[in-house]
Amino acid sequence: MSRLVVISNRVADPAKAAAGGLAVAMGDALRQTGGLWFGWSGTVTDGHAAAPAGHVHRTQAGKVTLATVDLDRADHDSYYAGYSNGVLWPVFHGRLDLANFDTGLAAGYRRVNQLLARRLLPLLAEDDILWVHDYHLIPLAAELRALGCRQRIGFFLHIPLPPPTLLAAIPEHAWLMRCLFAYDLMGLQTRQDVQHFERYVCEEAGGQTLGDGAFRAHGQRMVCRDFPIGIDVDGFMALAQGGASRDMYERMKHEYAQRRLLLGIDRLDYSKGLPQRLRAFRELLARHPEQRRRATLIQIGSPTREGLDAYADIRRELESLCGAINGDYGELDWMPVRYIHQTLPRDSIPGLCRAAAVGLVTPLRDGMNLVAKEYVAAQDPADPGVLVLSRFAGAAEQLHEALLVNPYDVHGTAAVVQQALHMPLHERRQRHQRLLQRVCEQDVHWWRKAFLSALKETRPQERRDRDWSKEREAGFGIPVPSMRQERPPLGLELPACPADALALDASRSVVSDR
Ligand code: GDG
Repeated sequence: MSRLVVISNRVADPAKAAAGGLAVAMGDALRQTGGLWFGWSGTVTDGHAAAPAGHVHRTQAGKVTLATVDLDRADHDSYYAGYSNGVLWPVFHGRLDLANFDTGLAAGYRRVNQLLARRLLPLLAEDDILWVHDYHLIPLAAELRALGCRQRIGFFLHIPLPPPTLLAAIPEHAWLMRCLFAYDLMGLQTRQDVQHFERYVCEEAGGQTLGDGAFRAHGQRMVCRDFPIGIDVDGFMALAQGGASRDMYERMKHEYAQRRLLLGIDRLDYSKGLPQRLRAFRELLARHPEQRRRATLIQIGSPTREGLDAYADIRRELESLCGAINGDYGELDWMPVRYIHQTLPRDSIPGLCRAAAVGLVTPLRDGMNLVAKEYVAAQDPADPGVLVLSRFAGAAEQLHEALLVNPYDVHGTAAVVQQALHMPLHERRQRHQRLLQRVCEQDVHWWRKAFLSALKETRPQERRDRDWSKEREAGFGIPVPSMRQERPPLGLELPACPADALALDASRSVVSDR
């Protein structure tokens, strides 16, 4: 059986119980075959570290080898905060206004991907299967191929893939999308994401669809399909039976015995639609006075990417909104909003979800949103709460029986929350039963198996037979000219970059459908 090699920005010890869905899914797969999990160590070296940047640390966790690489400050800043979270994350979530298109950042992003490729290559065996995760690592396969890597490589994008008009706002879009063709299989969260990819390939990249999810462009064939990620339902339900979860449930039920609890659990990210959610809640209290002293919103906003301005801004905006709502509607013995800027222990989350009459999952844009699925899995089937879900979350493609809302429409969302609070028991049960069925059928284990069996079915023979040195000479993966000025990654030279390859990329960086 082939060994699985998982590559992601961060690496988690699969044996640790606190790990989230991705860690569970990957840990599961890696434990079966034995495997390698490779990525950034989480350490930024400052020149005085014990190991130099680029050093590979290896630890063994049962049958799984964890191999991680430290990054130096400049590389980390441009790769992680700069390009991944300052350009790709906002653009892929439709927030062009928040993207920083400083040209130097793309070079750092590429440099780190090259470094990771160089460090990974010597660790690979001939029949390994590689699974690369998320937007931090789009060019990794291209860099690996340029070094001679012939193994099957799959890529899963956890965030949405935007339509071509938005993608084309990224100055390096042609390079990024071309890099994707070095993968054998790309998995996206939704059918809509796949449609966006198809349009990009046909309208921007001069490529074509070959049927059955296959695409051809830049002389390469690859497969792109939707694989909606799920949660570890069994693990989550086991957590729900645990002491911490039960305690949380009892405490909340007692504390809010006379009230109706609404719940939001999100990373404090601008994509999650938190200010709009707060405004919808204020609208509910304004329009429906019977909800005052009754409906209480608990909003968990767990800290994330705090060094970035956009994240400091969203925090300030949220704090000010919560203060205003509590000031306007609160009473001595009732606060309408309880906002907590902390990360809750994972084992208390199912109990909190179960105690809430309404789960508010209203992102402005989201790849999938696992909280929606966790909320469903946590409910008491005999007396379930109601899921209010944004139509712009990937989960909306599967969870039809949730009450779908447009989170930008504050009045409309408030009306739907009111509907949720008044939904009769038989309707709540009916909706929940169908939702739970879907969450269980397409759980994280289903997702992992579906992706890996599709990857094994790809036909990489032509890729294996291909002379990649020619690709390299032709500038495979060579980005826009401005990136040539950057220093090479840690003792490595950038491959030569012929002028015609650059001309090709420049000619493609045109928005054709607007
Ligand atoms: C990306 C994509 C896609 C949240 N607060 C706390 C906490 N959480 C947990 C939730 C859930 C996870 O974090 C969040 O998952 P989401 O899917 O909602 O969102 P992202 O973090 O943005 O994830 C997303 C996902 O990747 C998977 O592909 O669905 O679209 O953006 O599990 O429960 N966990 C703890 N304390 C908290 O305060 N312990």
